[in-house]
Amino acid sequence: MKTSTQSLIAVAFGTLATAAGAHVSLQQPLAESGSAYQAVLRIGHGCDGAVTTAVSVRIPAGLNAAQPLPKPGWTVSMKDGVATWTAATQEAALPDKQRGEFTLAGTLPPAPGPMWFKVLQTCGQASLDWSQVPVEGVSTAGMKSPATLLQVLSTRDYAQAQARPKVEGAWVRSAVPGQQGTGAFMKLTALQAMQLVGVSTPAAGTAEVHEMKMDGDVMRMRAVPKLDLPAGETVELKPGGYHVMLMDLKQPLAPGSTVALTLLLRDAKGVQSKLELKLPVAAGPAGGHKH
Ligand SMILES: [Cu+2]
Repeated sequence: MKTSTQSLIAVAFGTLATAAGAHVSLQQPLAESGSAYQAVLRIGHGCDGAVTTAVSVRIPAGLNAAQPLPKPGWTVSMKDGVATWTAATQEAALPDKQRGEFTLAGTLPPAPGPMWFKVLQTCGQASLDWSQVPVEGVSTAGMKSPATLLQVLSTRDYAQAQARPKVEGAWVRSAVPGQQGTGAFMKLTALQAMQLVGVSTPAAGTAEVHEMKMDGDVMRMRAVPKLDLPAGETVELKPGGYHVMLMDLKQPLAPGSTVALTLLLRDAKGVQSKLELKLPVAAGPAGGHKH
């Protein structure tokens, strides 16, 4: 059970990474099956520098009661399962490097699964057809003009995906016998804004989130009571920056062993949850330690 959820979240984040590199993305690439959903499609630039004059979206199968929402300065139409926004005037057209949002509202199907939004972006005579869909799976890596993916998740998977940040490259610096303290490092990316409000580990008497800062010309560290994890942003805990400080170590930490570490998180509503991790012990960051 746990494994399937973890892999689902990994898939979801893979999509986020792709979406950031693509040119049409969804404001919310994850949604709960059966719920009302507003697909806010974001267009980040024009067609090779040209202003965007129209945007058409094919209504995905399974998106019920789909309705394009009005956009000031643009006319909206629906025909043969395609919603189209057209700039009413040249002034209303979307400049090349300005982000525009086009919203399709509807109700998601009861069954979880991928839902693809195919978008035709028109810039006067030129156009870009964002419609490529993988034959299998949901990875659009390597595609020139991928369609935009919405992951429709079960209620449970959606709640879990929302509640926990993705953790990457986590490790604990090794400690020799007699050493009092060491640090733990990782990259955290939260889907929804949340805060890291505490850490605990059986390996140390005290564990805190620390920050390193220059004080004059001296580097000092201090405990921070909470660390903001903004939605969709990667916050890096690394040597010389934010880190988890482990003090009063209860035993030496040998490279190759693992340390259990629990992150205490608080969401925007104040609800706290725990994320339990097993961190590898190493002398340095992964990839930076080759002999
Ligand atoms: Cu510290």
